[in-house]
Amino acid sequence: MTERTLILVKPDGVQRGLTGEILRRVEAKGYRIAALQQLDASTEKLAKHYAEHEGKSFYQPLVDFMLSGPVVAAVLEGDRVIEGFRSLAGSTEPTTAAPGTIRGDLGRDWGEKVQKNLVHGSDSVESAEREIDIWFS
Ligand code: DAT
Ligand code: MG
Repeated sequence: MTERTLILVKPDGVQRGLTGEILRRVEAKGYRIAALQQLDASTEKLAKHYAEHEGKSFYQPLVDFMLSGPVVAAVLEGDRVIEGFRSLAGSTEPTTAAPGTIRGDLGRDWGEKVQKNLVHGSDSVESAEREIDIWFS
């Protein structure tokens, strides 16, 4: 079966009007958008989604940021799409993310406690299945 991943356009991306540009890159790469919705996150969803980061210094700023406006959630399909989307997204810190990537081309540091880096992408098959359940239940 073709691999699936969960991606989010975070509130900074939606607010800056970059949803279309981000999804354009996904489609241009050749991945299929299997599901798509804009919604407001909730503390319940975010507690599950970011459970691995609980207790870290950026956890509460991250949750507050994710609650600051709507997100766009999508399920992408394609062979090796988990790895492929994370390659399109670039590394976590937008300041040093490679040019050519979403975070490298469109993101920057805004001097806040959380890095606002435009997108989330699942990092493993197990995370993808768990996160698809959270955002498309
Ligand atoms: P990624 O989104 O690249 O998988 P992650 O899962 O380690 O990164 O972290 C989740 C988000 O938390 C990340 O997209 C931005 C924020 N973040 C991570 N590390 C951070 C740090 N050291 N300082 C501020 N924000 C951070
Ligand atoms: Mg992560």
